[in-house]
Amino acid sequence: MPDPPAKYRFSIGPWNISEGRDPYGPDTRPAKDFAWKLGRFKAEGFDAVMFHDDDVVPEIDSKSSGDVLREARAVREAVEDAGLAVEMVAPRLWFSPKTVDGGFTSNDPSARRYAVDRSLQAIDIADAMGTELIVLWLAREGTYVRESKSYERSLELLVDGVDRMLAHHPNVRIAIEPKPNEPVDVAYLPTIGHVLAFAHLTTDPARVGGVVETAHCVLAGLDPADELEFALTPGKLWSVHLNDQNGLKFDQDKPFGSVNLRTAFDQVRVLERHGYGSEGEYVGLDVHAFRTTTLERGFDHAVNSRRTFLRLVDKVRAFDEEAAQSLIAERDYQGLDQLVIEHLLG
Ligand code: XUL
Ligand code: MN
Repeated sequence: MPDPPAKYRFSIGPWNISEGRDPYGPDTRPAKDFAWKLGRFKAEGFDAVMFHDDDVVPEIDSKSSGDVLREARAVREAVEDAGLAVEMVAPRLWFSPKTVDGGFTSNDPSARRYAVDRSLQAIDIADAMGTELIVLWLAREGTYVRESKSYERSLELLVDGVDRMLAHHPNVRIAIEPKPNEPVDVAYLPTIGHVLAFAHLTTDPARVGGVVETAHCVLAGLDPADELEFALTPGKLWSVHLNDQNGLKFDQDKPFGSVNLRTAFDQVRVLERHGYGSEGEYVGLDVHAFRTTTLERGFDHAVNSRRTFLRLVDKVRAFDEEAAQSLIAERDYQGLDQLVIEHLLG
């Protein structure tokens, strides 16, 4: 197993600095432009930016492919001028009126074509921005009414979509981000186990991997550290979206460690043990400010999540693994439990 990197590198998306809107009320903070966000990302210790395709090129569907790529190159320059890198591009397949019933798995063939075309364009954007990593969060690939679609047919359609993406660029790597629900009732690829099994249905499983998000694991009733390690073991964890989630409710994207510090410790511990980051992977923070947060404090959730991660790296490195091993050998798991608690309490 590789050693952990000497220095972790962090990534964040422009959507993580948001205006506080929720389904029940309007914005609570004024919008900040992309240049402002880039400056803050750099100043606060971030190394790379995660993008949706339309974070790069707003109103993307109304623009020619030549214009899209020109704008993408200009954004790449701005990112590099700010001293940052581009980590990944994710096609936002869930916003268009065309994908109300899903993208790749819609019952409408024109929606399916749109999803594939837009995903291929996202690969071209990624290429223009200097990254090979595409993140696919399959937001609407699932159902509200299970009888409306066949799972078998939907898997075939998803495989076909991903195969076309793989064929589009010889170096593209597709990291699928599982989530069990929201916005759909039941998603087709709810966990990292589903994602990695799915990878083997494609024409080039070596180029299909995963992104694990803490909140999504909690929504699936699973342990985020185990989900991470399931992908780490075969070398399939190509990014992470660390955050936190207070039980089974809407996707909260809370600051990392803010709900369950012990689970956060366990997540950092598996990343450390597997040398995550030593192949250039970023620690992505998919976190959101609370709606109540003011503009002045509208970046703190990102700064705090990064800080908590690094403090937990220190905690993991200082953990008495020898004491843990002897308690394990004695089957004294009560002692082990308290060892962890005492260590976290400091
Ligand atoms: C959705 C989610 C997205 C993806 C990127 O819950 O986490 O932000 O991470 O498309
Ligand atoms: Mn995410």
